Amino acid sequence: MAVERGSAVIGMALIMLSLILLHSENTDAATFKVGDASGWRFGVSNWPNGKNFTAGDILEFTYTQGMHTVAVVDKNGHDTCTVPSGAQIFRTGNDNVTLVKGENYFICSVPGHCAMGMQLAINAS
Ligand SMILES: [Cu+2]
Repeated sequence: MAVERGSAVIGMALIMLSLILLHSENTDAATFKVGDASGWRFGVSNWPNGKNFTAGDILEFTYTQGMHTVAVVDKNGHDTCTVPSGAQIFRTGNDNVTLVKGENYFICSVPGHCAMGMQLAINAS
């Protein structure tokens, strides 16, 4: 009887351990500070080069509030530096955006800033 109870406890412990492992696998997302120490700034567009991104990873955009924005755009918006109507625009100065699978495009919506390199195209696997 004591042995059975013991194995039941071990069984429960194993189930809980697997749940914890599964959970940690799901939340294994990396956080990237866009532009590294310099943050979201002019000329940041080549910052993604050489990095590997996965869906669920978080991009942290840091900048002085009021100076810049982070607009979530499509490929055309990125390539032509235009913000599609209805686009989501973050403005807090410390915006966390979760990458979706495939292409992710961001620009600063302040006129002229995208053309000065405040644009990102990131492919998340
Ligand atoms: Cu800007």
